[in-house]
Amino acid sequence: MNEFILKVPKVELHLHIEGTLEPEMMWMLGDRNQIQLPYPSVDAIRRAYRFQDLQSFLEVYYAGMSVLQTEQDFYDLTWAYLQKAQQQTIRHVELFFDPQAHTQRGIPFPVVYYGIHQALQEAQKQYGLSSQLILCFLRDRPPASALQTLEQALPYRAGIRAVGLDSAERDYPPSHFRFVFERARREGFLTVAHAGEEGPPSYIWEAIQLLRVSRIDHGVRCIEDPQLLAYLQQTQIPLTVCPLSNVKLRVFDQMADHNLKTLLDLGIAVTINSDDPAYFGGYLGENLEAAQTALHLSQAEIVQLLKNAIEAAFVSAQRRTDLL
Ligand code: ES4
Ligand code: ZN
Repeated sequence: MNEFILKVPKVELHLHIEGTLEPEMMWMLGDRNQIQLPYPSVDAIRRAYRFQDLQSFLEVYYAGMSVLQTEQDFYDLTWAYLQKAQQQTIRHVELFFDPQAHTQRGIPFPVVYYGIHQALQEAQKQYGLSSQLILCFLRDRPPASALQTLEQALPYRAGIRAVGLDSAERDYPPSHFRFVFERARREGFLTVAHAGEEGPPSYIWEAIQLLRVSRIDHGVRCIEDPQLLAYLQQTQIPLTVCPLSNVKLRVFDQMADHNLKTLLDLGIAVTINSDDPAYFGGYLGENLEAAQTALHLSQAEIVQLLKNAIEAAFVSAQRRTDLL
């Protein structure tokens, strides 16, 4: 990897911790927990990572996480990611986790939460790597299930900064979750939402106006709505864009077609992130490098993207200054 991209201090704002499950760890945990995987080998797992769209990815993603059973498993998963982050000079990370994907398999909420939380504490201690946790609701599950999940999270609110919305986007508009997000905001959580990845610009408007989000996750389809572009430029609501994800899930045919440089040139607060790095072919450094190469980004543009992420992070004014 290009030395500048590898060494420059970085912030990651869009990372699903379950999406950091590398085939080797899936295999190891499957063995440890006696979970039958639908793959005969580690290589076969890797070969299954070719996707047509978001839905075809989500099927593999939810099947893979069945190996995550104990608090130790969640700790090991998170710790492996944090070591990777440390190797890539990531100084602050905001991680999504999908509690419903685990509680619906019978794994208790605190098992998931503590495993992740303890690893985050250890990285703060050992590496000075700061973090925030974002609880994501699955939008293809009923809002009542999201509300129940929010209530399960309340005892742990000190360790959870925000709530988000992820999973299958088409036909699951943010408006369905208005009341859940209102409750979350009353309880003191910030809000974010995946919107405008596969879904239309109207979902980005709903996330802003009904869910009162601080950031939009993906948001790349904003390009289709000139009024929305103007609004994002004026308000500087950040977009957490994930270039390798967008190419793997065919939001764009190839990296050269990605619109992130166009959005950056329009003065929109674009950030670069990795989404599900074990599935999409790279962590934050690889995402920055792939975007830089295909879109001919200058060093100044890379620096702008990194500064945008620091500005968009859920950190104190003091920590923001330290990250700059
Ligand atoms: C996701 Cl790429 C993506 N989009 C929506 N939901 C997700 N959950 C994990 N990865
Ligand atoms: Zn995502």
